[in-house]
Amino acid sequence: MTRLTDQPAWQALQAHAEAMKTVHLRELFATDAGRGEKYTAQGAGLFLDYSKNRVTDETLLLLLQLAEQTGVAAKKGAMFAGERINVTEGRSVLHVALRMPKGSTLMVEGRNVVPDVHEVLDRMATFADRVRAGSWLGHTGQPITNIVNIGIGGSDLGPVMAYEGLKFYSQRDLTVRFVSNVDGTDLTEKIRDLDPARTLFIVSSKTFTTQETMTNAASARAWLLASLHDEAAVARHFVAVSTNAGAVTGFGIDAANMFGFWDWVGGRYSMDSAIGLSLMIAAGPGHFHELLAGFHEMDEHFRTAPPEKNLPMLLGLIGLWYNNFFDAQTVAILPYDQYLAYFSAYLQQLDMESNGKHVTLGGQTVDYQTGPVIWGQPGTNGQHAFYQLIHQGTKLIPCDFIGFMQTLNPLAPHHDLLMANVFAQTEALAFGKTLAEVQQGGVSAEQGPHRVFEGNRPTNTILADKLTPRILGALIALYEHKVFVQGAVWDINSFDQWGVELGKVLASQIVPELRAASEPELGHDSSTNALIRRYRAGRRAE
Ligand code: G6Q
Repeated sequence: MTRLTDQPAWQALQAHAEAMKTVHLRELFATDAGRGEKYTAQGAGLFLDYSKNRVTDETLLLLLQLAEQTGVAAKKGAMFAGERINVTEGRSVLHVALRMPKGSTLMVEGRNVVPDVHEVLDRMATFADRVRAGSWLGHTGQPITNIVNIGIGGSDLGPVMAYEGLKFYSQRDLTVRFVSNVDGTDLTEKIRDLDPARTLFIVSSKTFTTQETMTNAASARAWLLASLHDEAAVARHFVAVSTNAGAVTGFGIDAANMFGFWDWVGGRYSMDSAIGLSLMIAAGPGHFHELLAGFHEMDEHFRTAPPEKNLPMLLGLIGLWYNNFFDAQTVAILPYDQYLAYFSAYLQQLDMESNGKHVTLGGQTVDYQTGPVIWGQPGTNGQHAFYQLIHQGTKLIPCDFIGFMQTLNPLAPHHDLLMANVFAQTEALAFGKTLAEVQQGGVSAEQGPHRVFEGNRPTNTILADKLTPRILGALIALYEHKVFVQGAVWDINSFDQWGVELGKVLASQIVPELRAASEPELGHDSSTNALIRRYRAGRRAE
């Protein structure tokens, strides 16, 4: 197989990038009056303006050729067909099956998985409706009013992001919290004001072995029993989301209160499976189904839209352009909507865990950059913090701005002010301010250079009418597939996470050394040995 860097389109892009490095967005806009209308695309209720990128028709053509030469379409087909594209774990990658409508078919090794998906969704809905209606009673006969999801990584970030994202639609008399960190402070602070008799814990863990989640679940159980004094209470106050039925029942959770999913759902791609149970309870089954419909609409767009109009393809390839040909190390995700406060953190895992890889599918070390660092915060807060570096620093940071035409909380004049900032920022980043323009404003020669904005900072602007469950689903799927496109070009496995597994193993080796009654024999390096001894000497007995 041809190495990526030997592909004709890659080589052509390298030469083209040299030429493009001296081209300013000012020129691109000046020479094409229609640019702002031309470089746009839409799908699944999302509108993308990618005109403020350092790209021309030639750039796009070459990027699309690169996608063709690296077989992105065939790889996409293999994913949608349920092939075992997660080669290091021997698994299919079928989060797209989680949002297929009832009645559709997706055969995986002779079995249609869609009815299985809907069987679980239906059970979740029945359960969620009971909790929401107050008819799921706790052990003492009181209705549940507090939901605490215990999970970490993929079993936490998706639900917490989407719960915040759809808070507007949630049942406000329910208190919903998310515990993830093994730091006892997390659980302690999240439950300190809750009444155990009215609290339901959802233990979300694909494996049901993750140290953090199991420790938090055990402590939550002890907290419940300290108040209700009856083991039988566990079955009324704990439900599980997992693929590991044995471990769930071992914990004392009734098998009837376990919501399953499948090994073909990766952790970071699982929020639309039963892992989303906390969200479904909060926002209601109807809104959850709308969210799934939005995901599916974007899946269909990704599957069928021509590459040059395909949103995930465009976002993926343009991102790759800066990552691989302009040495951009990071990407900022900047949603201008307070409800999307956790969106960047969610995408951080999705992207960095998926594409933070250094070997190809065939096991060769790559000789090109793979996944970027993803970060960001909702606007406008970031503008008063880190945007300075994006505007005038020495690093190229491509940004995605996300905004909505209508606000869910009309409070004049807030929304116009918010959106004015989106447009102003992307304009300033693209066009900057020259020394001549600065001096026209009467700034002294000495002060001038400090006020110059080079511009030529690339941005995408993504707009939708309103933050609905459907739009949120489309937005998440957009980024899932963007990550897919990049991983496909880079020829890496976007669906394993050996780095995460390493952490799980290492910590469990040190735990007994910290907890041993007598001084243990330590076989680490001298730094780790000394740190462990210092900790043992200095810790407060629990
Ligand atoms: C995601 C990762 C990882 C995982 C957590 C939790 O893709 O695999 O973030 O979700 O480690 O794992 P469990 O759900 O098995 O507890």
